[in-house]
Amino acid sequence: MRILTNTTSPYARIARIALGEKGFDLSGTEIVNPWADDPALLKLNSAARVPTLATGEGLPLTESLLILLWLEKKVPEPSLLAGPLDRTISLAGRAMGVVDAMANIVTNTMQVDPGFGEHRVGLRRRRTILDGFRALEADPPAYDGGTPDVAVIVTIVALDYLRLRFRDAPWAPALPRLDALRAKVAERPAFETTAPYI
Ligand SMILES: N[C@@H](CCC(=O)N[C@@H](CS)C(=O)NCC(=O)O)C(=O)O
Repeated sequence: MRILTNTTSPYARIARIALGEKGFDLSGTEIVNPWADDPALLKLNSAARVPTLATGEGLPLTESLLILLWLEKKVPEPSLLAGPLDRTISLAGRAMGVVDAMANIVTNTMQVDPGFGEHRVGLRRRRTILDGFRALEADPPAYDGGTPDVAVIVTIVALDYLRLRFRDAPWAPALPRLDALRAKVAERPAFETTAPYI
C-alpha cells in the first residue's frame, strides 16, 4: 500500500493515525505537496488532495473518513468505534467541523487572500472553531487507554492543528481538559510518528 500525505494536513493525519492504530506500517509514507500538483498524487487522485492511498492493486482511496470506514471493515479489530456509537460519532463530527473550519481558514489565507481570517466567512469559521472546541472542552471524548476511538483521534488531530497553525492567534482558547486527553495518547506510535510540522 502507498500512503501519500504532507506533513501538516489534519485530514491525512486522521487517516494515518487510523492506519497506525490498525497495525499498518507507516514507514513507506510518501510526502507530497498537493498544491504543487505532485504528479504521483495527480495520477491517483484528480482532486490532488491528501490523504490519498493506493491499495496493493493500485486502487486509489481518498477522503479521510472514508478511509477510516474502509479500514474499520477491512480490519475490524481493534475497533475505532468501540465506544457508545451515537456519542462517538456525534463528538467526532463536532471535532471534524472544527478541523474543516481551521483548514478552510488556512487554505484561504495561504492560497487566496491573506486577510481571509478577518473576512465575514473567515470570522464564521472562527466561530465554528471556538464553539466546537468549547463544547469538546466541556465534554471531552472518554479515553481510558488502549486503542482510541474516532472521536478521540479527530479531537487530538484538531487540537494539534490548532497549535500548529493558530498558536499565536489572540483568540486561540485555553483547553486544559483536551491537553490532558492529548497527554494520554501522545506517546502512542500512531500519534507520535504523525505529529504535524511545517
Ligand atoms: N475531505 C477531504 C479533505 C482533504 C483536503 O482538503 N486535504 C488538503 C490538505 S489539508 C489538500 O490536499 N488540499 C489541496 C487542494 O485542495 O488542492 C478529506 O477528508 O480527506
